[in-house]
Amino acid sequence: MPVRPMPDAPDALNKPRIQVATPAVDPATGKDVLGVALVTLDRPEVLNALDTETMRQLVDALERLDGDDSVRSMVITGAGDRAFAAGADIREMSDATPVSLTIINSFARWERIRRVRKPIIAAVRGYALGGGCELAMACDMIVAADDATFGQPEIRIGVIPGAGGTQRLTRALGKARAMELILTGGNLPAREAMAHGLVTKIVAREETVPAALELAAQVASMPPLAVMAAKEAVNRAFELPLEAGLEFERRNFFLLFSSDDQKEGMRAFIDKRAPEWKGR
Ligand code: CO8
Repeated sequence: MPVRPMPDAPDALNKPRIQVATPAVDPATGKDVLGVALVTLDRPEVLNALDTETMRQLVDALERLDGDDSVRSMVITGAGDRAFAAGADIREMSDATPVSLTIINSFARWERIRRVRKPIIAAVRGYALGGGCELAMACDMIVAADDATFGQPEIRIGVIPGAGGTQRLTRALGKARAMELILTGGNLPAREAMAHGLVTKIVAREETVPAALELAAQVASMPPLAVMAAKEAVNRAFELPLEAGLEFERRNFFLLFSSDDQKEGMRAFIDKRAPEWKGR
């Protein structure tokens, strides 16, 4: 059975659900941030709820940017001043059945996010709930506004997190607190998320996107192959036993010695000059 589309006005249905800026433009300075793409979830009227079409557009864009040589890192944020994303679109989801969910297979898109090789930073203002919290946690780093609120409130609408919430939140917070949040649907304030290492940094809300872009620009200025190898290796820390993770890290370390950028980086250090990365 097809999933019912949002009962929006036809105009709203045709409007793109995400905006992509390459290069990103820093809202604080109006300047281009070279090497960085800014992806904005753009359904502020429903707190950027993640319906199937939004997820389709988002994942297509991330994959496109992953293959774009002018882009070295990405920032995802939410439009409007209230939310990063308040979760999956409950109106769309309300009529779903196991069969419709299987046919649409939208969860395969989350696997595709996991396979993006360039770093992705979530810039979270306001609510990051349910699928919104899961999307932020699927990113490589989170820059949060001091008013950011994380949580997995699915239990309150009769389900449980479905895109990694029970796993990633538990790894970050430990069993006791994650269990409490997931069983009660309670909120996790930005400061507590920071204390547990879920969030990279907290800034004033108007500085959230600029700070995320600045961090993304720092990453973009690093040698791209090493950045991809490092991202891959850090993520393995969540997936592999220590011995296999160490082995994976070592192989990536060895592999980088076949890159021009390794020779350039070490030569530049010895020559006391700035390196010039080629990305190979
Ligand atoms: N889906 C659809 N519409 C939403 C959603 C949502 N998740 N969240 C907010 N909206 C809409 C509201 O319906 C409202 O629309 P309208 O003006 O037409 O009534 C508008 O956004 C503004 O929201 P509120 O009026 O509710 O604003 P409040 O300030 O009163 O409350 C809250 C803000 C607390 C964030 C509240 O909106 C809320 O509780 N939202 C739902 C949060 C939630 O339960 N999220 C989990 C959804 S389930 C989920 O994410 C499962 C993930 C599975 C995998 C991911 C697949 C993509």
